[in-house]
Amino acid sequence: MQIDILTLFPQMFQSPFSTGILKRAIDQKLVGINIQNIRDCAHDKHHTVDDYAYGGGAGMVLKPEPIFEAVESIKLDIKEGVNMLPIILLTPQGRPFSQQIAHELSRYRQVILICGRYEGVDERVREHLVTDEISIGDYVLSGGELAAMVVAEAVVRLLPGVLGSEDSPLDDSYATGLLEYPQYTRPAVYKGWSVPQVLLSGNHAQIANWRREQAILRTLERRPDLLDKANLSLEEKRLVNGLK
Ligand code: 6GU
Repeated sequence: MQIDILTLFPQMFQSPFSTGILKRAIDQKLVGINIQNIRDCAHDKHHTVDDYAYGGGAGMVLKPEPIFEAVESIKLDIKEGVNMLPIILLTPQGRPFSQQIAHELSRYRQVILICGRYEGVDERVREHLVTDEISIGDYVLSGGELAAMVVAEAVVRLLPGVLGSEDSPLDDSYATGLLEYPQYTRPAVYKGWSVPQVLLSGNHAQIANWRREQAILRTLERRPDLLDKANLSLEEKRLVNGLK
């Protein structure tokens, strides 16, 4: 997969993409990340990327020309399927990002992420260039850069071969529709606090049952909204209704 990121702050992307899973995926050529400075597509003397808002008001607005040019130059390198290329603007006005959207995006051969700026992007970019708009939550960031990193990380870890089979994404919170069960490692007793006995029992069926139950309890306590969409057995539904 290829991810092109258009930004005014390319330096921000250095450490997330040179560490951990993302770095490994890039090194193994499972994904290519291309960080493109929007300013390089502004051709006046001062490389102007923003301007005052028509109609007045505080805050600068990102100009359309450099963004259109950056996207069009990426499209030139694509031989076929240009119409299958998601061009995503990161903006607080976008649809809420989710594990499901991460899965959707992971199926494309290439995606373009445009980091908007909180104050605004010329509306013609939205109307005539962008195919989708994504927000990562109901809070304000000054720009879309951190959001683009979040989206890239969530998508790349779903690509085949990125995670070892040991940390398969299938068990993750949200993949099962439930929050994850509590995890413990050694020592078995720490400051007098013991690991639950069942985990030391070696009884794999009992452990699996305990974990499933814990995941359901935890989801009920913290994110009851998720339970409606989770795939619960009849017996598990009875357990939940009893607890409610
Ligand atoms: Cl995608 N951009 C900005 N600027 N703020 C956000 C966001 C995106 N998602 C949540 N807050």
